[in-house]
Amino acid sequence: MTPVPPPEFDAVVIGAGVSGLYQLHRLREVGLSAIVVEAGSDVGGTWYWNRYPGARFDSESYTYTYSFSEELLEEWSWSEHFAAQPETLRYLGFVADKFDLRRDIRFDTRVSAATWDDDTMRWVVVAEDGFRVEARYLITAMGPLSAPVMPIIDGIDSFEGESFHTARWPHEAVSFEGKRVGVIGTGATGVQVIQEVAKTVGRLTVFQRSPNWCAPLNNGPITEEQQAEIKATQAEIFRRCNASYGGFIHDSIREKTVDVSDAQRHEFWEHRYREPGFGIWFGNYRDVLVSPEANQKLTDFIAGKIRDRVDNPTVAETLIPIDHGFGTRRVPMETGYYEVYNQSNVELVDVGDRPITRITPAGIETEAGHWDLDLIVFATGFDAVTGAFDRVDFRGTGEGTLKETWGDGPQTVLGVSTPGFPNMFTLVGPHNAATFCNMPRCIEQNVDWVTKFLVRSRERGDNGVEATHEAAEAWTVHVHETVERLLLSKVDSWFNGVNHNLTDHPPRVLLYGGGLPLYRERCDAESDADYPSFARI
Ligand code: NA7
Repeated sequence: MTPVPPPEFDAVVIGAGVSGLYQLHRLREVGLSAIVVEAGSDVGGTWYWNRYPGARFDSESYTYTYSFSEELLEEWSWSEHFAAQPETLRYLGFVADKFDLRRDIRFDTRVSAATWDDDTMRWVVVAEDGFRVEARYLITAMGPLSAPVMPIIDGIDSFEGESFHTARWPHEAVSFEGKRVGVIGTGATGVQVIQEVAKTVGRLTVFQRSPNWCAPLNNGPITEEQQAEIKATQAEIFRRCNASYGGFIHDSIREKTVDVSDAQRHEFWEHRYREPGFGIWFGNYRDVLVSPEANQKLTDFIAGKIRDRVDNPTVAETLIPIDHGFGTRRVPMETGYYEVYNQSNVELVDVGDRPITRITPAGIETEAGHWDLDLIVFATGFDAVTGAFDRVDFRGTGEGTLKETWGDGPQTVLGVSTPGFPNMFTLVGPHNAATFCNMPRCIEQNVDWVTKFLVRSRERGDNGVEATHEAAEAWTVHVHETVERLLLSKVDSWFNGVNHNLTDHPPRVLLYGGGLPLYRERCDAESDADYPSFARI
């Protein structure tokens, strides 16, 4: 291998969210120089952009927190079991201050292209404002849900009131008092925003195309006693999360639904329904997300809860999904969501049967009529997982872009590297356990693994490394197998790359379905064997 002169930086990291911040810290720790380029004006990623009212964790705050620094764990205390966005953003700012991260971050810099130069063996990264930087390694930390999607509706630009996509919410407070507000979208985001807007709105109209199965968050403040308990057991909390399928504190139980009586099952579900967080989704019988019969039983139980909570039976039926079972799409977590529809100033408009036809200067028109509005909230989701990659012109050693390379679906090794794109690592990329995970638990695993690899590569004197095609083929087959056994693989949602406003790619497998422990095992096997899935260059 011919050595090449050192580049300006060892690594360029795209994104200063939860992954990018930790990656910068780890690179510094191992003596690699790095610059982070970030589109926003400050750190935070998801928590910087998604400032809509009601935005908050669905993971317990103390499971979402970074685990890498004892000092940080000691110094930061969460106020609620599921913290709201402003607190999370403050936390990430606190982390950036504590580790003096901002000095290596260039803000307001949206990367437009990154090109591998075979002669210099480095990545040339270019931003929309003309900023240019070269580095040996390129690490993407762009987030799986960072490319917001607006709906394709005639006249959308003609609306004369205020309108916001939830992921581009203004920094200034938006008042709903006395206003006629319309919300399009009833995914996890729509549910959070609807229940918050309903508290102060003049009149709220929810335009629902497809209902989702929601479950109670059961949030609350963390008492002093609980805080002491959390601090004393923090290591155990992380251990439990890391041993669980999704990095959450909740994991499936040993029994299957068929192992218990109807009465026992009912009692268990009643209990789970009243408990905080994702227990009803991930802390359930181990067959509910893989067996259609088991899933149907749980689905019927949740449907009953909706019927109990919504006064008007017709409205209740409109809120009950009929095309998929509970937990086969992302479960929105709610606090009084169903009761919102008992308010006399809230109307649910079913646009599944009678779709929105256009947006007018005065409001929204559907096949059933016209609603005059002062403000429209677009909670219409994201071009998930691959969307952020598709929006950058990544070019490696081959002819095409990364978007073209992944045209028929991602092909990666461990969801962190793609053949033809040497020295490029995709944190929380497609086919990586982190995309279906309590993010920070998987992010720390991803970042630690990549950092260890870079250190080893430096030791070996490599100019770089490149994932092999054989290893990528094998990983892709494994990923598809892990996903196919899950009921969620049969249902349209962002988990499978489906957003009906996107026309440029077909549904595809985006997640890794094997769970965090198996994923970690595979990653560790790769590093223990000195990275056989990567060629040295
Ligand atoms: P989602 O889960 O993709 O939800 C988007 C919602 O927007 C969903 O209800 C869509 O209905 C609806 N939508 C999109 N376009 C339209 C049009 N044209 N008309 C009516 N309704 C529309 O995004 P979220 O932001 O809620 O959640 C994404 C993740 O972020 C979430 O899972 C958390 O992990 C954080 P559809 O289902 O397509 O009928």
